Amino acid sequence: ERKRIEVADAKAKTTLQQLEQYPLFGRTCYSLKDSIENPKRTGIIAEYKRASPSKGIINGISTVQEVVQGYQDAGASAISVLTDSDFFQGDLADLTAARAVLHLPLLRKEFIIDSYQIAEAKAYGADIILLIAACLSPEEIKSLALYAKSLGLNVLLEVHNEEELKRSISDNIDAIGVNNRNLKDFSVSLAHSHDLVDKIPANFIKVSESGISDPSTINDLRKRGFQSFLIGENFMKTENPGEAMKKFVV
Ligand code: IGP
Repeated sequence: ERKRIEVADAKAKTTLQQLEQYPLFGRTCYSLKDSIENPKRTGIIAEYKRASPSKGIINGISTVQEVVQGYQDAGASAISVLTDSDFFQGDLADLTAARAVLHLPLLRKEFIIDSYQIAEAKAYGADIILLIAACLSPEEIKSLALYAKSLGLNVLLEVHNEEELKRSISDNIDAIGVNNRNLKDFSVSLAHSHDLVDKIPANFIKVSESGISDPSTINDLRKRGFQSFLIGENFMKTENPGEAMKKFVV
């Protein structure tokens, strides 16, 4: 029995050397900045999210490919796919499925704490990784961002308040996202975006994340200085998320 478990364990963990051999590992990533600055697109980073810790199941029927294709057709600038299984019922396979139908930058939405997860992101087809300031020390952010850039990935740093922003800014970050949702109690307030926008240095793409539920909010956030808007639940809670996004942007 012990032998059987050892064999299963050895199989379970793909080595870094193996990840580096995956076909997608060698691809050239799309630039997040170029896509967001493309005037033909909306600035929206549209998210595929089956479930969340605060809402439970959001959408148990729409497949990842039909949803991300719909988002792409509706003018998304980038696509976000949750890969966390415990809280969001996501999967790395969702990333590769999305990649196959997209010609847009793709974000691996995950709680990244280790460079191995960044190699996985590349190997499964991501263009962008997320580093959450609340989960990482400034030193970890520096070294993870450096490793991601060495693989040609774009780096999105997520902050929730000024203290996190100040301590976490470093080289090798492309975009800074202000999460309007408090990860501890799930409360949402756009005031986080309003308060932080002017404190983000001009060389970063500014993204407002979470709780965006109507088009007028996007217009307002744009006037305040955001170039990008990460939206999941408001689209995913409908039967056809791509159609919901189309109605949202006209
Ligand atoms: C999307 P919403 O409220 O539109 O579904 O939010 C996205 O911002 C949210 O899923 C998110 C997230 C995260 C999820 C932002 N940061 C970090 C998991 C981990």
